[in-house]
Amino acid sequence: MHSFRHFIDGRFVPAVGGASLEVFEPASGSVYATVADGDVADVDAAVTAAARAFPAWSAAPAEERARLLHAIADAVAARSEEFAIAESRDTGKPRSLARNMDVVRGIANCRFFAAAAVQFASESHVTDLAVNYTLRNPHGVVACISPWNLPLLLFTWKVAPALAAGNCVVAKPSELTPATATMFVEAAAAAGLPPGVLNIVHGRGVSAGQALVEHPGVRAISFTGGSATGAHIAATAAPAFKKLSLELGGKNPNLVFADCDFERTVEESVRAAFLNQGQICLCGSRIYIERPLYERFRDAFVARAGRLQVGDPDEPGSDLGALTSKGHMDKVLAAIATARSEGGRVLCGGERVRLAGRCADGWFVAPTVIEGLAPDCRTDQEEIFGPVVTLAPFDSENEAVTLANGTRYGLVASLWTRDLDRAHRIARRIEAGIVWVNCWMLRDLRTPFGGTKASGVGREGGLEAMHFFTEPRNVCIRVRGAGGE
Ligand code: TXE
Repeated sequence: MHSFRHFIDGRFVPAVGGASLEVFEPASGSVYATVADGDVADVDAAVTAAARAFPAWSAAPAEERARLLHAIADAVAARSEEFAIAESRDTGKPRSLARNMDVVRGIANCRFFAAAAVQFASESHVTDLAVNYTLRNPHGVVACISPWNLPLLLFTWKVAPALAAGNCVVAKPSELTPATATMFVEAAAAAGLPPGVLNIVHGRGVSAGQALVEHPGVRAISFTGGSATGAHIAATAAPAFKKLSLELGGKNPNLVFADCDFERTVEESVRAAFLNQGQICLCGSRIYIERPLYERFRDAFVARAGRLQVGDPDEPGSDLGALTSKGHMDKVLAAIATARSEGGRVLCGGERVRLAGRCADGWFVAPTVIEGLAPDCRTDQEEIFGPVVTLAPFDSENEAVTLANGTRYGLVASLWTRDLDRAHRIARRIEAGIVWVNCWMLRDLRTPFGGTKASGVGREGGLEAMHFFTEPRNVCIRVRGAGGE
């Protein structure tokens, strides 16, 4: 059986204490590998290696860091199908999705931040008396903690800008999905990344993750995961004044106006609800529809959702695969039971799907559409993070905005209308880090990415990421004679 080990100082090593965890294949519900279960000693070794590598890495010319990030992207691209197979086996997502989304974006993240490394510039501020310029120095050792829903995509989304800016990294991928991060560091080493620059410590959040957040040698932490974990990390890191970027959960509204492009809106709303089995923080899980369109939209949406194929992730025809863990499937099924107890009518799905053959014990849940719930019910307030979506009508633009803003989250929102004035008006009033108009998950990697309220603190992407991974220092030089002195 394969065993995923830590990667510290350029070498794959087991946990210092020898412990390991089982890794499951969600589609079959069976164990297919083990992963090192790290703790304080492993984290300390990784931080020490990263600190040792930092002087040379941070002093390397930006062109060299960019060259290496491109070389890593090339190495991943050369093995892209292997990465897609591993990502699909680890997460349960359809292999086609892993191939077309996760691996493509993993490579794109490396290339994007390779370019950022050489194009990064800082401000200067000039007055009659002085020239100020801003130095942007890397922090040193930074922690990148990533979740299980988009393992390669979110790992590279953090690691690539951290390296581009000249930091050394200790990363902790989710213990549920360790495969592609491990393959990535192997590819990075083969591409020539020096030992210690990028390290991985595997293991559970409460032990390896916690030790990493607490380690005094870690100056900045970039985390994507649940809001409760984010709050805990913030409470741990704040007293040590560590810089934090937290990308947390969402309960994203999707506002459908009667004047929308109907077919496209239905198609994209189904995609927004169920892509990756609904396990994307950006998924649109609360759909509010202007009342005159409600029934037509509901019927078309349910018909389309009902046609989605839940199946073996290896099969090209599968639209949805398995949920990533048994615990998560149970949480999603419990949320559906809560929706029923709150008076929700399940229009389609609502249950576990039992497939035949090798997937008989897999963790599959049918795309589920629910109506008839009040906006303040638990179903519409708590992140479910599965293939579950609710529908409700609204009567006015004001009501739509109130509903959209009526949760503790504020990550993204989509709105569907042909009225440009309305789109601008609503975009200004929505409490969210991203507002998509007539689209969903249309990403430009230069834009600020992140949320407000319980959806997090800080922004990733483009310049925001380069700023997060550097410390600004103002240098002020007096210019004698320039101000008439
Ligand atoms: O994630 P955790 P969980 C949401 C989703 C899901 C819920 C819980 O609603 O149902 O969060 O998921 C590491 N110190 N999202 O519990 O725990 C952990 O090992 C340091 C939204 O599985 O947040 C993993 O590497 N690290 C989300 C990472 O944090 C710790 C994606 C994320 O796991 C730690 C995933 C600690 N004390 C879940 N505890 C999104 N925003 O996309 C855990 N970890």
